[in-house]
Amino acid sequence: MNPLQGDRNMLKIWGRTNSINVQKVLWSCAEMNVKYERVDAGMQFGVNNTPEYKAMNPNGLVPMIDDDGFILWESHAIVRYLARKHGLGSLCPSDPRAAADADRWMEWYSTTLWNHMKPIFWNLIRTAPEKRNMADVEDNRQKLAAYLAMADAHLEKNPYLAGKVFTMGDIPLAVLCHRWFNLPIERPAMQNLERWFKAMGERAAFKLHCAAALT
Ligand SMILES: N[C@@H](CCC(=O)N[C@@H](CS)C(=O)NCC(=O)O)C(=O)O
Repeated sequence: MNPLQGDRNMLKIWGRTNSINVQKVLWSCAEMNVKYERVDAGMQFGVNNTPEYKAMNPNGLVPMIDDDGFILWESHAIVRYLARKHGLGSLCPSDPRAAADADRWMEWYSTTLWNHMKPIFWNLIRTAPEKRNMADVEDNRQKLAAYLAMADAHLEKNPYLAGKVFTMGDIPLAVLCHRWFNLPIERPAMQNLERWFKAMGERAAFKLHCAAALT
């Protein structure tokens, strides 16, 4: 047996707790009361660059899970898998159209929003002040603000991204908004996004895993 895999009956999650992608998975588990064992991995913890880890996840990134021998990486695939398994009818809507609606917002994060948040976050949090590219921060801040205005308009008519109830579709945008609302950047007022993000911040599972200071 691969020594990194441990107890096969308990869901195992690899990933450091300050990773935005790991936070999506930890939040999902807490919403569904799914128990797991977590292994610190990534950045200062290493692990993700070892041959044993890369044999399971050749990307060498976190998060990754082992669910009784089923290895899965990519945070949204993991959230969807766990939500279908433990939260069908709640975190993952059982109606195909409602599920696709939630999926759409998750995809939008990956294909569009994160491309603009990543340079802002990396410059302001992970780069020494003298090495920051503030022109890049400003360019991406403006682009991200324009996209977030789309979410704001949608949330004017919908309490949550996929309609009337909280779903997995809310999770990626909420962890991104934790960065948007806490980074030292200019933010145009978006009252619907702010109302929705406040509601996210009141969820116990968000408070537990996603509300820490940015590092
Ligand atoms: N698309 C992947 C991205 C994963 C990713 O970029 N993970 C980052 C942390 S947020 C990582 O592993 N970075 C290397 C490290 O932490 O050492 C996902 O959603 O899971």
